[in-house]
Amino acid sequence: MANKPFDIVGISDQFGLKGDFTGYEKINNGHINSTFTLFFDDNGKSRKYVLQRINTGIFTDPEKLMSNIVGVTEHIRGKMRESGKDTKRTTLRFRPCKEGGYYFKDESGNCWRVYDYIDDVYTCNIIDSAEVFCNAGIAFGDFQNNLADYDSTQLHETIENFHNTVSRFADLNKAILENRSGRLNNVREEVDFALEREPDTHVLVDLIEKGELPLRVTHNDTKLNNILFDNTSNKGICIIDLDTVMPGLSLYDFGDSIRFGANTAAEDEQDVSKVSLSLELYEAYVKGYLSSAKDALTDCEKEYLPFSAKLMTYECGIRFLTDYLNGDTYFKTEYPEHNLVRCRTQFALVADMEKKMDKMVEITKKYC
Ligand code: GN1
Ligand code: MG
Repeated sequence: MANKPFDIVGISDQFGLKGDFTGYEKINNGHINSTFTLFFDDNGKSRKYVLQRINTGIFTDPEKLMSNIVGVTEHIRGKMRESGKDTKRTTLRFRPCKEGGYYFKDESGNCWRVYDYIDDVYTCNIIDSAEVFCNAGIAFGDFQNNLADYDSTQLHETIENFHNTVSRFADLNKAILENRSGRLNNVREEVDFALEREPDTHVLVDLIEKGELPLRVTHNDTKLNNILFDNTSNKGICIIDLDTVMPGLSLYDFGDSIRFGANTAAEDEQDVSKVSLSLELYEAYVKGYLSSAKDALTDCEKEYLPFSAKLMTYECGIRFLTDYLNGDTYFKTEYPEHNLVRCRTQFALVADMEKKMDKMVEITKKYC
């Protein structure tokens, strides 16, 4: 039986938004939640909002999730106010639900949230300008700085062990053993690639255990398309997709930004010969990120920046491989081999980073 269509009008009505509903559009971005733009007419003035269905299969406690997100956005808004910046465009503003709280649960159990649409911005899935990527680095550096004094005891862990590479590796081994999709024979090469790099999975975990890397409030999903860039200035003005804001390492955020943004190809490029690490883009990001984050970082964090790019790419690759072996139960996919294609781009990028690691280290030192 086909799924019942969502009652977008009825759901929007739960948030007491200004004006009359005139329509909506689905936004196809992100592998986890479903997102729509809502259009309203407020006495001749057009207003837009973003409506999102929270993937509660993954974020199982929407109450805690929204408490994190509202806390963090209000904290950033306070910082923006203090420094005289535009408080409407520099962080998201969530709309309370009429019933109270910041999400609405519909009769089928779907959980929805709404935030104000920010106009005159663009997002990027692939970057061709070093300047814009440098601005992305500044934006994520500023995000980290703005949250440096946020009380992390207020934050709930929305997904446990999210960037714990030892536990991600264990998940892969479980998926290999279970072979639920029956696809193991298709991916022997990828599995070997993953298993050979097992020692890497311990590096950051060990440093955390030894107390050599500080836990900070981090974003944990610093894909380039989670930044809104201003149409006129090309500056990264607002960080979105805050579901995974939790205590973590600055290295997770740096590494994941490079994984996605400094790749010369898309995350799901089918022709892996197009995948490589652009050293030019790597340098641009390092320059931007360190210009805002340098003073806050310890020597140990700085030392592991290049390695973190490789590790976060590897982690993402093994997550796609795990999901492929499990039968595509986690990430949204558009065709049967989508997760395998994504895994292959990540591993091709890891291999290229391994070749370029000395250069990455050299570039990073220039800006430390
Ligand atoms: C997911 O939702 P989206 O597309 O921003 C995933 C990230 C992965 C990313 C890979 C909660 O992010 O961890 O790095 O896909 N988010 C979650 O593209 O698992
Ligand atoms: Mg996300």
